[in-house]
Amino acid sequence: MKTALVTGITGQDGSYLAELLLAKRYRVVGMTRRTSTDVHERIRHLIDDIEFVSGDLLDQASITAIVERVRPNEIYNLAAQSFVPTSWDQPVLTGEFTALGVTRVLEAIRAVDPSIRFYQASSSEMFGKVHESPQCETTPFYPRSPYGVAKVYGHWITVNYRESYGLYACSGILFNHESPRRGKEFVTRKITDGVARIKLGLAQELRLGNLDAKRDWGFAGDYVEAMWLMLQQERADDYVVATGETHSVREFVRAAFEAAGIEDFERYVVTDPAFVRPAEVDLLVGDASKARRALGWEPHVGFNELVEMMVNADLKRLQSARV
Ligand code: NDP
Ligand code: GDR
Repeated sequence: MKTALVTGITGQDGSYLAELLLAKRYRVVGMTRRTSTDVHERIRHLIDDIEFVSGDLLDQASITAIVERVRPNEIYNLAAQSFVPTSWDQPVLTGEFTALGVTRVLEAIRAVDPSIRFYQASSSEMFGKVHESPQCETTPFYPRSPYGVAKVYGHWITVNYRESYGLYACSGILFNHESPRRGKEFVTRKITDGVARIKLGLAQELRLGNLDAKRDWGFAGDYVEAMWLMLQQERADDYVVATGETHSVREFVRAAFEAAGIEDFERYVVTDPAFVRPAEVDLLVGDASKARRALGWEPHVGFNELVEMMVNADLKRLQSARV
């Protein structure tokens, strides 16, 4: 039985990855930080199958002690301050979590057992003001937020520890991936939750920022499969994971209203400067041909299916909360 240690297990991706690893009969250990409220909502159904250890990406001693105690075969580093707008409000903290946190985990691996395989959750935000389209593993980085800058550090320190110390360390450059478990501050979930509220008469409008930004949106359940595949290869490498399709926020809004049976969506959408960013990533579209070729990975859920899945889940949740 293999053991996997997952940081960020209470997040969207952590919950899908835990399901995947448990189905593959792993012993799954999740690192969580101490909070005064319960943050296990996304993994409540797995709570008896996961072992929990208390640690924080800010605290080297806790990470090293956990790796020493758990002795994992694989570590998936999903924990991060992952909301882009917050990274302008808390740039130093974002750097501590999202950038230096990666080095702390890598240092723990080096100190305890260099044969542990490591996955780093890198991001398409690193491409930022894109140099070419579509973006692939060789596209230069030009991050546009403190978050993106921190992720570039996380990517390169992963590559550097692979090259300096021979660690099996992979950087997965994942494009946006969504699900009914997505945090409600991210645009897709904000839209599907807002549309469901409008449909049920619980809200009258949906306030959004830049509707012209374009993203390559996939389903989180498909993307965690790529994370696992990266750690099962002969050699460690870096991979772009994306659908290859791009849609604007406006298109997502239209599709979400349509999925709820509302045609005239423009009536409900209010553009609010409060949600416009100091610097924007205008267009992302990924070329995942390396992952398709080397890992045999491909996405299964398309754009419309994803939108419908999220709208239906929000309608169902809000309806059952009313009865
Ligand atoms: P979420 O924001 O849903 O989850 C983040 C997780 O990190 C939570 O479990 C959170 O714990 C944990 N965390 C935050 N700070 C710390 C800390 N200091 N110590 C320990 N744990 C911490 O993110 P996603 O699941 O969406 O994303 C997973 C990873 O993938 C992130 O690194 C993100 O940046 C990256 N990524 C995500 C993409 C996406 O589209 N979803 C695309 C590309 C990369 P708590 O519950 O306590 O807050
Ligand atoms: P992103 O996701 O910044 O791409 O980062 P988010 O869903 O927050 O924004 C996507 C695009 O939508 C535009 N937008 C809005 N965004 C939010 N959150 N709220 C709004 O009201 C709104 N209106 C328009 C944004 O300007 C942006 O262009 C996500 C995170 O999961 C990162 O952690 C991850 O690395 C990247 O995806 C890939």
